[in-house]
Amino acid sequence: MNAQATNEAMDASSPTTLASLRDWVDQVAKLTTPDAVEWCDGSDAENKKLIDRMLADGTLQTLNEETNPNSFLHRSDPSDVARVEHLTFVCTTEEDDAGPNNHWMSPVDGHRKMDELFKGCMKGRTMYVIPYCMGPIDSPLSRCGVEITDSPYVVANMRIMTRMGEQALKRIEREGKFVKGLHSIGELDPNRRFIMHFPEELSIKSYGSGYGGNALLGKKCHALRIASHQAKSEGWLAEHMLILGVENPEGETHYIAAAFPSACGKTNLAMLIPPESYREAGWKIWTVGDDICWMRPGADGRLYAINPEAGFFGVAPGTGSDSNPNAVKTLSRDAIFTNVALTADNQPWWEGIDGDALPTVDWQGRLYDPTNGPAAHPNSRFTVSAKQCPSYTDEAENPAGVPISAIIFGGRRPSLVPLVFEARDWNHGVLVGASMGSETTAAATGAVGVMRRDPMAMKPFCGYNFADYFGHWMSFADDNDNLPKIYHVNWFRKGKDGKYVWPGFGENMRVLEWIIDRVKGEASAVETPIGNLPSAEDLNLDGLALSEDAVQTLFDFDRTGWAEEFKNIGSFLDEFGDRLTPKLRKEHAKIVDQLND
Ligand code: SAT
Ligand code: MN
Repeated sequence: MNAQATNEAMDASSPTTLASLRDWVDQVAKLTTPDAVEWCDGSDAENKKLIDRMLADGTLQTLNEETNPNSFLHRSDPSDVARVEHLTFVCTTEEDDAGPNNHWMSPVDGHRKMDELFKGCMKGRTMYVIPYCMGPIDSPLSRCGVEITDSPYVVANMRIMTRMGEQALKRIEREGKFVKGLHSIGELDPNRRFIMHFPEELSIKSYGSGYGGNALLGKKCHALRIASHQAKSEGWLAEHMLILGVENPEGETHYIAAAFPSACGKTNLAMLIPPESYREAGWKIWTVGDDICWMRPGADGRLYAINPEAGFFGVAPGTGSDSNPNAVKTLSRDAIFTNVALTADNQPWWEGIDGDALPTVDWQGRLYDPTNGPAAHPNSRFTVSAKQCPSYTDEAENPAGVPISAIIFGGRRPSLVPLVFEARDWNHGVLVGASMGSETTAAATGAVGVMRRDPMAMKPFCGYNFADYFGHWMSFADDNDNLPKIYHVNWFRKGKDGKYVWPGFGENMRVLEWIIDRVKGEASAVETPIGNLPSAEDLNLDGLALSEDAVQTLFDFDRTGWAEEFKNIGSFLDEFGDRLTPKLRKEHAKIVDQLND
């Protein structure tokens, strides 16, 4: 089909009245020269057609229909299994606006580089146009986008992860404003792979990867990198946080937002099932979201949050009835699995899954051989609708969002950092978030287990200079004393034997209870320079059988160790130079003084 014919065919099929959208789709089709253009309406019939297409060309495989109804396996290219931070750029006019926390390219160079890659790249392929809404379709906190992609796998995932199709298109036409995301899997060549963000234009260009956050542009690219930039100018926050509700025996629900780096247990915490004694007493956890949180102050000053996503893109390994029974139920049907292994009877398999079945085929489709490493890729994933989660609450669909009572920061810290502590006030809490550290995981390519600073778990996702971001966070306290309390937790503390000291998972409920009681002014804590720490008596540890050593490790405050840590935090803050808000420096200096007293 020549370019003229493509354009005519497309104009005839374009379902939108919005000229700016039609023109952009038109331009992209001219650049990428697909054989066909399909606008996605999000219908079941459309999804079925795409699934059949992918089954026919091997992009998807069916799984055991009895054990996993309507579920599929996708194997990505073995070089394309995680986010690629070194190939991810923020293209702002001024380099300093992207900050030392981002790779930067000028918008002109960024567009030139990407447009060269996109030229003719969809020849022989279908170009899909996906209108989507991040957040409940009728929420003023939600924002819309359109992703253009040549990957039907991306369409099928976006259908689960966002409110996609007709309704979203209507909202986009009403608002006239949307984030433009252009994606092609290209040749899946790591040397021709870039994820570029143009926050000033609300646009994204991603080439050469079909995986997760690199390709499902509504997720990290839009809902965090572009949205964080947008949120800064509009007075709200776009954060890498789960949202959960804690319902107490009196029937009151407190909502908590919690930031942890990728693959540090956000999904598990969001779907927590309290220990039996708590369940019997009437405690319940409700899931609102497991990865991203958009929040803004309401008229009463409280922060109101929505989960912009509609599904979970969760890490499969380690998911079992011991760690996350709700996830096990959630993904028992209608799920897409990426890079998991298979059993002899075609069930999905990963390390930590329930049952005795063994893998026979690994994530690359080879006969399983333990000398090749794990059977499932450590970053293998499931994509599944949030509506299938037994603990998902209707409040997640509330257009007004849910009021947040507490914010938690946490990372993987094998030493020094106690189980939980509380920031004295909002500004101290911002420092706690800004100085977060964690060991790296398989969610991004690169070494695993290396400690790095990951402020607010946003190191890979903040679409602008962290110095400005910390300033933006602090600005919320300027005229508002109704903000959530801020906490830091560490589920990953190790003992002398190198084993985790805290049992984690459902037992984390005990920490949530202390947090809620603190919010209500009903629990005690000890003041230390780093914040308010519970003593072991302040937490319900009944039935845990922790050794004395373990208790000490979890609740002790190590002054010498923290003095060293604060030196490191100081050097980290120095990286942001004069642009850093003096208020953050002041918080740091105050604590350094107290530590040296
Ligand atoms: O690949 S994603 O960015 O979507 C998942 C994650 O790393 O959190
Ligand atoms: Mn994440």
